Amino acid sequence: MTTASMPDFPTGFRWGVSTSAYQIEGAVDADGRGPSIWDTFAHSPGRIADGSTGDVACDHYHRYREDVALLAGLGVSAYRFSIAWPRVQPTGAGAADSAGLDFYERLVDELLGHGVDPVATLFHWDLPQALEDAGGWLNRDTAARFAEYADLVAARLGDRVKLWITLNEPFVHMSLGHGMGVHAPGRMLLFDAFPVAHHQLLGHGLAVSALRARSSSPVAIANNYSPVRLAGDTDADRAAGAAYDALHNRLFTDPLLGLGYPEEPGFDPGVVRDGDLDVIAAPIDVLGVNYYNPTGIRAAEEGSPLPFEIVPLDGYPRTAFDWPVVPDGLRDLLVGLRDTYGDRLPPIQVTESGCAYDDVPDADGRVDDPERIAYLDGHLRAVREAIDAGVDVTGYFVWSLLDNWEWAEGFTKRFGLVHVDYATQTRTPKSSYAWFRDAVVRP
Ligand code: IFM
Repeated sequence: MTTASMPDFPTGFRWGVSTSAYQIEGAVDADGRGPSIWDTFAHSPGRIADGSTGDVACDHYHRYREDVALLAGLGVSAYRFSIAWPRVQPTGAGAADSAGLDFYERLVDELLGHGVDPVATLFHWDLPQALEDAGGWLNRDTAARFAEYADLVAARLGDRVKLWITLNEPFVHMSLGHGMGVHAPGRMLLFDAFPVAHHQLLGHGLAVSALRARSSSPVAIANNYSPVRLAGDTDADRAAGAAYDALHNRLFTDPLLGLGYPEEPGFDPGVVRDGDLDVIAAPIDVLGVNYYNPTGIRAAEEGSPLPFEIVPLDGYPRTAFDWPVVPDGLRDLLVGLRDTYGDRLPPIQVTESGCAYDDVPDADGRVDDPERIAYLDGHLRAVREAIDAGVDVTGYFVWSLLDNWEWAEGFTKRFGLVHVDYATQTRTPKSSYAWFRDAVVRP
């Protein structure tokens, strides 16, 4: 744990925490909610490490007032949550389910009542199952459905949500959900998953227009980035690094910022129609950056189906996910985005940054998590260095407010500033919660 005081951040810098619907809400049958692909996936044997589901999760749907009180106690100015599409449209089409939207209206009003800006993500991977049955994001029509859903949400909440985020980590949804089958919907298409990239981006672009028609609030997308660290210095290693960078870091950002798809061989989504790239490049106000760690890359073996090989990065502390802790990677990423995209780049907000550790209450019920404090301290200093280097970063959200249901890892990975005892739903702020409030946010 560090002892040096945290540097100041620019006036008006947005401090927040992030969550997502399926990871915390539970109440999967409440008020007419339809099934999502994650309900189906989690209930399929062998998919989730501990056999759990998000049926109850943190029961946030019923305990949101307690959770907003925790946010208020933290002093943050913003809360990034996601809206569950199957609560708004149980089958992904048609009129809005009023009771589903009522929940988000109660949440938004509770946040505003505590002086916390609502930051709403429209899609954090919980596609209505009915849309998946019609092809999901492999089907171009899902992009149009997404824009209709965005319109319904904005019609109800457009006057109160302070920042819209269309998609969360479309790269992860494409690669883990459709390329490798370890997330919902569990498709293993490898490079044939590229239409999922294009249709998500098209849905994003169409949703930007829908949101702008109903709301004057800024619009963003939250991309996941992982800077490449080469594990070799041959030409083949460098080519492999460029290929991975194009896939993970540029496939979604280049077209969003008006550059079209990367030209690396094999990266053509193959389903692009005239005019699509203009829709996708609709101006956004903020680029959301989710960062956890860099990726070690070297040239692939002969005959490998991939043009690169991912290798562990040695010499760094590791989280409970076995992810290396590399704060400099965040600074390099932010500076690299500015250097790559120049004037095309809107202001950045770090929409997710955080770490999992095996946090356990002590005999007195306290949860001390010095590793998380050190992690956040290092990453915040990295953001400050990027700002000093001239990058326009205007916000930082910790992932996550609460320990929650971590997708294929179930309840085995704890990311929260607040510990959750899933048996009793008791919330216990960890030492990182007090540190973030006192050393960083300083409300
Ligand atoms: O929990 C996830 C979140 O849903 C998306 N970004 C990464 C987090 C940690 O894995």
